[in-house]
Amino acid sequence: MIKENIAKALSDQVNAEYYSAYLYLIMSSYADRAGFKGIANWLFIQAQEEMAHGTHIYQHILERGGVPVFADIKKPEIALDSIQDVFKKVVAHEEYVTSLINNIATMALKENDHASYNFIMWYVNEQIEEEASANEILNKISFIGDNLSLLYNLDLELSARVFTDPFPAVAD
Ligand code: OFO
Repeated sequence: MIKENIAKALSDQVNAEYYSAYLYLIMSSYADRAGFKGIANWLFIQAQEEMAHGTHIYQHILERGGVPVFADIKKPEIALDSIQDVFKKVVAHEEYVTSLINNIATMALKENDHASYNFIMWYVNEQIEEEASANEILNKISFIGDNLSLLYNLDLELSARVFTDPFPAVAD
């Protein structure tokens, strides 16, 4: 059975994942209203992934006999002034989430909870990818500068992203 402090730390992470989803929806709506439908699509799928992460962590707590702790999901207070600004904030947010995940991994090891450690390692790896893809887009935007037609090319590229459930149900 999972210890109470680990269940609480994982519950906080569920909350952080749903907060992330909300944050990315705000960014997606900003891009949509600015006319960048492809970028809006990328951010919308990002939000869907965060919700999948939150649900997955919640299910893990229950599976291990823990009690999920629910709390208010904070409203993201964020002002956006350009597409570049959006992705600067995506990168900063993902780096922050990585620090949260690392703290859980450290805690799980300290508690000798190898099941939680093993579980959270999936997220440690996921964060490498999350940071890399956000950084890649931010770099492209920096190269693009003020060239609107190149920005529209990037928009087209990001319109191709599709949501793939990271935890598809396994058939019995
Ligand atoms: Fe949940 O992966 Fe981004 O934060």
